Amino acid sequence: MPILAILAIPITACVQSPPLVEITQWEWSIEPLRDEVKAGEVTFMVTNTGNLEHNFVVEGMDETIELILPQDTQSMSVTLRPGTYTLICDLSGHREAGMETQFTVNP
Ligand SMILES: [Cu+2]
Repeated sequence: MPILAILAIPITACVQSPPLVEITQWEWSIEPLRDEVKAGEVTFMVTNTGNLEHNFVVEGMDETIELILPQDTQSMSVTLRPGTYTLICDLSGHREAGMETQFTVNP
């Protein structure tokens, strides 16, 4: 006798979460896992693997992550228009030491 299975078909909500850009920073570098993304809302997830405190700034945007302790991860979401952005740590001297990178937002 066949076993009657009730097939529960999951109804997945079609909620699209914003693309995630994982970034690692340390002394003295800032390295995104991907360096381009489609325009719109973007979530930056920044992990500090270094030994000093850092922060995270998308140049030209108001939102920032003000403090990322060593071995900590912080994230923020911003809405980006197409263009080329510079991601930096703007603590004194850090950008000059190498903590900056280019990031492209495509239409
Ligand atoms: Cu820094």
